Amino acid sequence: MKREHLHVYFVMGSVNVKEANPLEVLEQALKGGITMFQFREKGKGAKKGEEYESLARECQRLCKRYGVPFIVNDDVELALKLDADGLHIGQDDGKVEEMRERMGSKWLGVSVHTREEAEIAYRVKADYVGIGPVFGTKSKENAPPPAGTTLITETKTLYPDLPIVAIGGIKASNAHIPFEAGADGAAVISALCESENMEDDIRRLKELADL
Ligand code: 3NM
Repeated sequence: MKREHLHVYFVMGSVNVKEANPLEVLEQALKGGITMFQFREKGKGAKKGEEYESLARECQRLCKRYGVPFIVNDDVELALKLDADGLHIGQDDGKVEEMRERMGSKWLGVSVHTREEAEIAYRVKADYVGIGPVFGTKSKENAPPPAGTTLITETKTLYPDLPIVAIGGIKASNAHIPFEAGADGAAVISALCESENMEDDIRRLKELADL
């Protein structure tokens, strides 16, 4: 993968779009120029079973049409079944090393919250790490308190060749903070799901990522 794929990394599931149609929201984001998409169907009211899989497939189809990588959150079986471009895991979603093996040459992203976790992700050759929450977030249940950018800077210094995406409360108006700290990209849920002008917000995030 290229670091550019992380620039504007849209993360979404049906729970995040409230009454809206997730596929319409995704297509708008793809038209606006997101650089990667993560299917994260989690939280209260999340789809299950067949509905879950078919939503994932439709999201993947849309991403393919726009040439944007499609990543599955947490679910290695689904990622493999759909031949997704990659898998993103947290620290409790199975052993990082095992997931690396199972995904083979596909991309593996790992959420890390400590230096030790970053070291493990680096050692097992994760393709990128997600670091957050930089700011406060309402999109993740039981999210830890805002952590700022210390770990981003440390990780960048210790492992300069490991791509970093910042997450948690990031929007166009504050994204310069994680970018200046060393992040390659911004992963966002609410910034786009709740955006009043998605095209403009994506453009602004991209400009910051390119600096
Ligand atoms: N992971 P929003 S924060 C999915 O810190 C997720 O690991 C986080 O949503 C972490 O852009 C988060 O709306 C939620 O704040 C990001």
